[in-house]
Amino acid sequence: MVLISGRGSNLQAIIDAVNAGRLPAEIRAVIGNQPGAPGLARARTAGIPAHAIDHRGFATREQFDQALMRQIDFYRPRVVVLAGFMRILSGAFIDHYAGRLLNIHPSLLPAFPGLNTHARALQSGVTVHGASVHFVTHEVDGGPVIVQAAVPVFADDTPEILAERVLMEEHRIYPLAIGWFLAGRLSVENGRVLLDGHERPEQGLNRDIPPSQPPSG
Ligand code: NHR
Ligand code: GAR
Repeated sequence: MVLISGRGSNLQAIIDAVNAGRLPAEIRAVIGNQPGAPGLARARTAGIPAHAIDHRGFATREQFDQALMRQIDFYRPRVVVLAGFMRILSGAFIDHYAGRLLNIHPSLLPAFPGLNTHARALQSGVTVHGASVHFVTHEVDGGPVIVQAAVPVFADDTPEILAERVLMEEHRIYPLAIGWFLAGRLSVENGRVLLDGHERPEQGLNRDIPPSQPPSG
């Protein structure tokens, strides 16, 4: 089950991975909170049931989330994937899908949670940026990180150019992470995600690099 709000390029990457046999999964349905979301058309083109549930038709966040849950549960999915989904989800929703709700966020969390990450990264002067796939918890963009991918930031980057560079990596890591989850290879211990019971090497990126030698003489 994939939830979207807009363009749906991550959805497309997941569809492509399934169709290419790189992701053993079935996308049961796609739900969007924006009726005009291009991602819903992508789903229909791929023969996947697509539903729009417009959040503006509900008096409260909780009522929207209840409607969303009803539609999702109709399909009995094993995992619920947020792919550019732009609505904060309420506690009841998070609890209902605890442990099987994934998000992709366009920054190297815990840096730049929330919105407008690329502009904020440029503003802050970081030289490395990227994307994170994480389990969704009550703390927005604060759940355990499954996998991250980094890209360089160049001096003449605009938010749009940087977003595009990050997006290429998103399309690579999201199908990967979903596959790990569905294969039962992920676990969470002390707030850290393990793959096959081990921390992945890149989570401690520099730990195998010996400290540099002090200058001699
Ligand atoms: N819900 C919970 N409870 N926890 C998370 O970690 C969530 C979540 C819902 C969405 C995606 C997240 C991101 O990857 C996500 C993670 C939207 C907002 C936001 O402020 C923040 C984070 C994320 C998504 N949305 C505004 C709101 O009032 C609306 C903005 C809009 O419609 O354009 O919901 O960044
Ligand atoms: C992606 O970059 C995704 O990481 C980000 O929005 C874009 C959606 O693109 N998600 C968020 O910012 C969540 N708040 P897409 O619709 O083409 O997949």
